[in-house]
Amino acid sequence: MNTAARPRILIARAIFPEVVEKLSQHFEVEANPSDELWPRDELARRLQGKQGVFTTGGERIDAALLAQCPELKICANMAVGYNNFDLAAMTAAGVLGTNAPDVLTETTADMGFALLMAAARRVTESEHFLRAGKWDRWAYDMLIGQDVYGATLGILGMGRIGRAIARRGALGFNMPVIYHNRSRLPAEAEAEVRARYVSKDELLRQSDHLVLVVPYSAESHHAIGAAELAQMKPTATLVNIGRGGVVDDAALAQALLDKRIAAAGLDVFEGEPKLNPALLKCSNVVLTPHIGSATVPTRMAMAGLAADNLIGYLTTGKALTPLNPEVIGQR
Ligand code: 8YV
Repeated sequence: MNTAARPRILIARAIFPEVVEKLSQHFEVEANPSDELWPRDELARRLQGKQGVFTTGGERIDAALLAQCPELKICANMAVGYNNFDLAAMTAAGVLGTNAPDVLTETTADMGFALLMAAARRVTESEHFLRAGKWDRWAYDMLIGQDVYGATLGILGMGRIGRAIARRGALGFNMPVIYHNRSRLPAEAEAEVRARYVSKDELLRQSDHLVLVVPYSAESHHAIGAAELAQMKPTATLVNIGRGGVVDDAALAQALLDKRIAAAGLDVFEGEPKLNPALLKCSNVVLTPHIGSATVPTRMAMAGLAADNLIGYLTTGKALTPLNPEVIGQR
């Protein structure tokens, strides 16, 4: 094969060597095996002469960057969320964006449930207590928590992951499920996951456990703040596996310290990987570093899908999961 004619791509972060190898069969690849975090100008410099970029959710793709990279045709995100893309700017520049939906749905729902159970049953708090040598007797109220089985499960954001959580709650834990979403699901979809549509206020007031699975946008910014937390039951747990910024983390830390709600489980944070130091002071919060999709098969599938989007688009003009399909065929 004439290698000079092959498209050139950049892989912005370290990924599975097998995936780099697969991409190398189709493209001239510049990879990042040492996983450097390139500043924006460095990313733009490395994108010169590249037709595609493999992104992982942390690289901001906006008008200013695109203006510097006229040859770029596709940004393939190894993430279902794509708030790192300014999709309107990409569409205006004729650049395709793709994400990685479906392949992480069940894995991320599992993580939501893990956090829910760990928060409600005070699992990490119990372990810290034990490791600190504080367990010297039984006590009727030692690390006493809240029930999960049969409790009311609330879900804010009823997309694919929300529905997978609803199924776990309804079928596995006999939980009445209530949800709120921008748009109500069709009746059959509600019946399938045994979920009842309620207003946001009702969701806040009635949920024993509230799981947030909303993407971040101007509209969802601080969807849960002090006023919303004040409406929740004092025994409630709050789980965020959606995106940082959907919750006002400062308000949540205060509510946890004041025991306004019983507990929280958080996998995503405002300004991550930094997090609000007040959260670290709360014993009643389970904290994980954005690992919702972090299983070997799922991360492999996400990387494989991003790679297939690059290969499909740059070799045949077709992508599997396009976000702005209107640009296809424009260039
Ligand atoms: C990613 C995620 O691991 O897919 C998403 O939207 O939040 C996670 O699965 C993260 O975005 C980094 O790619």
